[in-house]
Amino acid sequence: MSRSSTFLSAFLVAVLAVPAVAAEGTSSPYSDAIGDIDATITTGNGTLDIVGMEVSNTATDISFKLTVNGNVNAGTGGTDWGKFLIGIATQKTDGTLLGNGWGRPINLSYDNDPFATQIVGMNHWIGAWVDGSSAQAAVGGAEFYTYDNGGATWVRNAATWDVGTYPYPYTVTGGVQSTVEWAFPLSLMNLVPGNVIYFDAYSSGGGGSDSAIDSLANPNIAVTDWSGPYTSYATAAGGPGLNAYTVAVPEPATALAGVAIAAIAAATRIGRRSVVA
Ligand SMILES: [Ca+2]
Ligand SMILES: [Ca+2]
Repeated sequence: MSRSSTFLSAFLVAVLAVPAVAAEGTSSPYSDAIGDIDATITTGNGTLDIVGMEVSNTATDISFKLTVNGNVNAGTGGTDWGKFLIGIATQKTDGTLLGNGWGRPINLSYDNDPFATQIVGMNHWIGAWVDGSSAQAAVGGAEFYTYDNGGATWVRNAATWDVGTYPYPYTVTGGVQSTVEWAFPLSLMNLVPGNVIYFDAYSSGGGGSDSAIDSLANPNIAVTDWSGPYTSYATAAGGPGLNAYTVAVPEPATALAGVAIAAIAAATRIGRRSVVA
């Protein structure tokens, strides 16, 4: 074998050793494989197939924007029975390693210290649908839950069908690929810039016992039947995947204003010179 062909072989081995898609991520945007739903489970015309998610924050709010590979707008021939879910471990309070706000067979395991007596699991849950409408959503609806570790129960903090509790934006946009967007105050989860949250997003079906048919953090098939179960867990700990997001420090508004004022002043000086000339 020549030197060049040896090099080529080594190159190909190196390339082929890299997974085609590494869904687990630590910064936005987070991408998922397309087509990673078991062949025995319907994809809901692609609507259950997660494409990716963008997470961002301002000084006061955190936003999640999920993209799925199908049209969720039944009015334009789409499929709207899918459910879209987010499990979060903020590390602020002890969550649970088993279950979620909707009682689905979906778990999120984040243990921040394997030698600690306390185990930190999922402590927030967002459940959403894209059919019908709600008092606070033109399309679909959403609910936000917090785990009460003292009572070992999930508490629903807010729901789009309850005007009194849900003033937060929830937007469903159908298309060849559709987006589902949520935004919540950082204070709802006691988050401040610099905090790290662990999370995963899921698609699921209309049945109350339906599992995570697709997981954002896992580029492989999540479950082989509707009932699962499924557990999000970091690949470093031997799991199928778990994402992390660090709450960003927003650009100071005063600094941006200063830059704008300086730019205007510079432009004004240039203008004066041109007039004098
Ligand atoms: Ca997918
Ligand atoms: Ca996936």
